[in-house]
Formats: sequence, C-alpha cells, structure tokens
Amino acid sequence: MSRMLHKVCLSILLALCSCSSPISPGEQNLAVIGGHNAMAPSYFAALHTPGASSPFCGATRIDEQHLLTAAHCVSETEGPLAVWLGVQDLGVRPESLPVDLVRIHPRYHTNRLQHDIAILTVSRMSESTIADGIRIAEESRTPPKLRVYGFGNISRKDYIYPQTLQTAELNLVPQSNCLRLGGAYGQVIEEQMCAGELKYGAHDSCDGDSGGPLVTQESPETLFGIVSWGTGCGRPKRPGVYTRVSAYREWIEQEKKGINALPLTEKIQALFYYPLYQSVSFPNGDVRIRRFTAAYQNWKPTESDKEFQVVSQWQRLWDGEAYRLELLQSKGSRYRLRLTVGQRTFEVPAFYTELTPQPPEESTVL
Ligand code: 4AZ
Repeated sequence: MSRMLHKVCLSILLALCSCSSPISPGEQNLAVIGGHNAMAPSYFAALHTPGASSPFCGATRIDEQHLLTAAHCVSETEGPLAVWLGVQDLGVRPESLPVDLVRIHPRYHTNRLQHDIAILTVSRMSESTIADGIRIAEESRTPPKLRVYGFGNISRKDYIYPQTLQTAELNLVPQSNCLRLGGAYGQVIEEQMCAGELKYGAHDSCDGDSGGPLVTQESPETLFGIVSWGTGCGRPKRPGVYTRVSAYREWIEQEKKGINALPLTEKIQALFYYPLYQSVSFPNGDVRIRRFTAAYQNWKPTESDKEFQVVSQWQRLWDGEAYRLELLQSKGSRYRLRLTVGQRTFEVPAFYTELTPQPPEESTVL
C-alpha cells in the first residue's frame, strides 16, 4: 500500500538520524521488533532501487539465479530493481546486482494480500561462488519455532530502520488459533500462516521486512515463509502473516524452468491488479479513488470506437514481452479496458467501485 511512502520516510529517517545505534535502550528487549543483530545468511538478500543506500524489502535466494520475495514488494514498481546478497551492514554494502526479471504470482490479490509471492531472476548471482540458496520446505507442517530476518522497522511507534540486519525468534501460531483472532486474520487462507509472540507481541516482523525469509531455527535452515503483512507490528494477539512457501513449490519449479503456461487472463490480473486505480477530481474539490474491475474472461478483439478515449495507461514487461493496458472512457461515462500484447489488441467492458476518500484502516497493512 504505502511502500512508496515508507520508502520516502525511510530515506528521510536515514538522512536525519545517523541510525548507527538504532535500538534505543528502552526498546532493546522488545523491539525486526524484539530482534537482535544477525549474521547475514548467504541466502538473505535486500531489495532496493539502483543507487539507493537502504533497501525497501527482503528476499531469499533459492538457487543460483532466483530469489523469492513478496509480490507486494514488486507489484508497484516499473523501474529497475537490484539486490544486495548476504548484506549484514548497510554501511558495508556488497555489490548491487540487477534484477533481470520479476514474476508475480498470477493469483496475487492486492487488497487481501493473498498469494503474496514473486520470483526474481538475478543472472549475475551465478557469478558468485557462495552458496546456492536455501532449501524450500516440502511440507506444509511447520515447526513451532521459527526465525525471521530483515532490515525493517524496529519500533512499534515510530519508523526506525536499523543499519545491521536483525533477526527475531517467532512461534508458529496454529492456523485455527490465527483464524480465531478475528479482523483481517479471519481471512487467512491455507497458503498463509501466522507467526509471532501472541501474548505480548514481543517479537514480530514489521514494515520493510516484507519479502524476507521466515526460516527454521534448527539447521539446516529451511524456508517456510515470506513476510507478508500484519495488523501493526509487535501487538498482542496480532501476529505477522507469512506466505506459506511450500504451497507454491510447483509454481516456483515451473517458473524456474521458464514454463509459462498461464492463461492470458490470469497474467493480466497478476500484472495489472494493483494499478487499476484511478483518482478522479470533481469540480467541488472532492477526490475519489475508483477501482476498476472487468470480466477478464471476456476479452474480445478490438472493435475501434471513436467515442472511447484513453484516460490512463499502464505498461508491464512479462518474460520479455510488453503488455499495455489502457483505460478508455466514453462521453457517456462508460469504461473499457484495452489490452495490447505484441500486435494483438483486446477489449473488455470495465466497471468501477468508488472507494471512500479515507485511507484504509490505519491498523491493517495492505
Ligand atoms: C509491512 O508493512 C509489514 N507485523 C510486514 C510485516 C508485518 C507488518 C507490516 C507483521 O511490510
């Protein structure tokens, strides 16, 4: 949701404070949240924009060329991305390696943050001689003791970002218990899991940790989750929610092999779900956000109609192919979406929901 905002806050914070001793004494044992300095595992990567001095998300190396991260870390960016591999101290950053390809899970749902997983291809990782990556859990049965890594916020109240990689020990929250916590937790699906410290919220992941690894405490470390969301950070009965990586093994294998058998409609949803928001200003000063949806399965070859004008345009690259989506509006305020893939153009009627001008509930991170 506010990743750009977070990035701005993060840059301002890093510019304002030297942040060399980021954990204030009072927070030492509470505040990752409730974490401590970590030796960076070789599979840990920090996702950033080229030229930046701090990351905005974590990622996990799974083989010589691929990393996993959260879809919400990469769904909004069209510009180039890069990773620091095995980074432990942001003052001593390793070489910034460019991300060559981003593949977002086709069922990624922005609003509910479901299927929040993406694969990054970094071909230059294969030059390095260090380890290949972490093993992905085969089984959904998760051990009760877990560990999270990240450069995310270490404060419950403010935005304080560490210079040194943090790690925290977390407890798995059994699925049925998590569902019973209510609110957004009632929507947690099989492909997600909850972890934290339920009683006091003493240990948790937070903003900026997204996309990073949730692993076993026991060695050999095994990847079980990807930091996805939570209601605030470090609150009692408000654990972190993680993408259950074992549920995506098949998709990961397919994507690694380059098999891209997704039907077009699924790709479109995955590629363009997020940007299908348009802000509309009314003469009386009101600003409304419109969320566009369409019956994706009804794409038809374009019939040109002069009454419809392009009002917004979004573009994405997927496996080297450019996808362009345009929102068209007619004088009668009807809408259509137009999709162009290579030489092929399709259209579909579109509908909008007017969202309230208020931002989403403060406590729910989307
Ligand atoms: C975030 O905004 C975020 N407490 C990640 C994890 C959690 C909350 C927020 C879990 O990226």
